[in-house]
Amino acid sequence: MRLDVLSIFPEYLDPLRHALLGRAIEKDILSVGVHDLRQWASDVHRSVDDSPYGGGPGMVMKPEVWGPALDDVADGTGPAARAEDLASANPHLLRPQHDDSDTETQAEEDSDLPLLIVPTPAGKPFTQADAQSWAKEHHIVFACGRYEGIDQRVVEDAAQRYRVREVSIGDYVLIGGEVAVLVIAEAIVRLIPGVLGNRRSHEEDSFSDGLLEGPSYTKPRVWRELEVPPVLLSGNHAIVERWRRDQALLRTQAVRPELLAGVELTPQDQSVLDRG
Ligand code: 6GU
Repeated sequence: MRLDVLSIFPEYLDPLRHALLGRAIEKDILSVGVHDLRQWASDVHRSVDDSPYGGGPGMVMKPEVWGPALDDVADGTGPAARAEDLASANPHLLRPQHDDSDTETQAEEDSDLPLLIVPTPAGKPFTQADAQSWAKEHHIVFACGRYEGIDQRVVEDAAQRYRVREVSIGDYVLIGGEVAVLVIAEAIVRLIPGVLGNRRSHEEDSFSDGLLEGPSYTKPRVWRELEVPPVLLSGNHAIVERWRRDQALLRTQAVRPELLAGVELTPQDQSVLDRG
């Protein structure tokens, strides 16, 4: 997968080089280009923003900067061709490894176009289902807005070269899209086959079955007088799985009851919830 990020604070994206994403870069599963938006600013002051039409506080990012920047990043031309890819923070000697799972088709849209993700608090909520779908993409471009956002015509026009998604990572306001990109990129990249060691570990994620995950325990069996639930030591796989399901149901009911509406509940699940 190829990721490109456009930002006026490219150093903010340095964490992409670390840990899990860094390992995906080393394994050649992922390549990342981070581009300073000011490379596309043409005036002497390299300005990227201007006051909003209609008045009001703050500044709006200029279409004459974003338009050429998105054109170049889509095509790998101009300053985007000269960018150095992010190297992993801890390069190891690992064999390249490729994955060619390409099955997704999008109605009404040309799926050969790269995906443009525009983080904004005014976007659609980003979900685990989005992460699962976007983990199959070949090229994702992130456009980080700052200030009061990007001139809306940029998003409209970009639809000629991209499949565009405006997304929010939650109901709160950040200063800019950079941190949201770190969040979204990590959620996507960990789902690419070969990135996580354990294949099963994301089938059991919170949200994958619509429920929050229940508690986990490791050794020692007793710690500060607190015991691990004995059922986990029983060795009975079916009983352990039933207990985990019960814990997931009860935790979801306690902290995110609205999620239960989207979960298929067996009569046994329902009786656990009624008793809980
Ligand atoms: Cl995706 N961007 C910004 N700037 N603020 C946010 C957000 C995104 N999601 C929640 N708040």
